[in-house]
Amino acid sequence: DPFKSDPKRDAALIQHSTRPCNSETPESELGSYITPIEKFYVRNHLWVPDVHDADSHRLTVELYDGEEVEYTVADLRKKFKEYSITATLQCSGNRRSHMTQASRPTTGLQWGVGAISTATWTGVRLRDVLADAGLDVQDPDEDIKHLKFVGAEAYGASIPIDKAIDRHGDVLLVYSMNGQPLPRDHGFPLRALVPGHVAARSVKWLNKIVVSDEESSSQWQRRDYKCFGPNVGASHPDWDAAPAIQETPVQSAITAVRQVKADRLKDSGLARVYGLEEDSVVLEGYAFAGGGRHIVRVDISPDRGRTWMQAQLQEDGAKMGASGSPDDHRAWAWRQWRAVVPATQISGKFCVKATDDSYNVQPDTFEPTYNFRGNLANAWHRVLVSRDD
Ligand code: MTE
Ligand code: MO
Repeated sequence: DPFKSDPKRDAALIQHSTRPCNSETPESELGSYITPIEKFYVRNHLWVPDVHDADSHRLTVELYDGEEVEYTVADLRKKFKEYSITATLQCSGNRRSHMTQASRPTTGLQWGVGAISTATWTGVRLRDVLADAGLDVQDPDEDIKHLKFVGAEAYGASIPIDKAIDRHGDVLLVYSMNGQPLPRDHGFPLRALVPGHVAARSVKWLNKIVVSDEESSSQWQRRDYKCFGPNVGASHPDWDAAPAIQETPVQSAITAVRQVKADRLKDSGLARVYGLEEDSVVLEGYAFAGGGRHIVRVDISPDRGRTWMQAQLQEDGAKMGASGSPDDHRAWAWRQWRAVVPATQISGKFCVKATDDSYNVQPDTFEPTYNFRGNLANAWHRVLVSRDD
């Protein structure tokens, strides 16, 4: 039984399956900017490798000519400069259940809004390790197109070589999460952290890196994490016809809804901030875009999209990118937002949508982006809010 040595999980996680473990972060924990480690969502395709001793772990780097260079985690810590970045990981299946409910059945785990979490990750830059191993990161051989990651249990994925060697790409090999050693569920003792890309590329229990002219041949690269047209069924997709998901589209969700009576509104200070005196509804949530794109605006509608107002973006608490320069601060992490709306304005479902700094927007409904795998479900999130409870 390969699952025998899987770690114990926090009881507050919402479990979709136990073997392998697939558990989402509960809404009550999605309001904290940095997700507590034990509440960080877990998405495992297989078992957790039985590694308890970081010293016995090896990372092998295979160069394009087949030459291999080996590192222990201690070597990485000793030889390379250490970086910390705050980055959000989002599963490509986040909000899949919303697509299913609004449209048609999809295959895969039926995640709600919690297949997403944020941590501050610490490790070394992939670019520096590749350069040390012998790759010419300034001017790599033209045939080199991809960088493959292999996990100890057999999972694998790849990213474009440009992302891997981009000095502003911030791809790290991390050994620590929120200042603690990586927990076993999140890749102990070493994982790839590919900020701005779908979390499926951040390979856990990393033991091999391959510089290549080809993508990873794993099913998670060549099949599962792709989107097809709404008309394409699950029976005979032409898998090679669609590219693997890398950077992710703009996303947002509502994670908390609270009714606040007028007198309590005054006590809480919300009346002063929002200029409201009447019974109100407080909504909170997150917004996130891939590719390091910043969230520039979050719009909410109290009346199913007829009228709109802007939510207040909460402080950006992210640690800087690896370059360390504030001017070059890519948005690798989510923005949280809050809105306070008079109860009388509510009619029908509340909606939220976000806009990123390329002015990408979310589709209003799921039908146009329906895909049988239920990937990248990012239509407006709509919730029914009762006026008085
Ligand atoms: N890496 C390995 N080795 N095995 C896996 O099953 N799952 C991937 C990615 N890396 C996976 C992996 C997927 S699909 C996601 S969404 C993220 O890890 C989840 O990371 P987390 O469990 O730390 O939240
Ligand atoms: Mo995922």
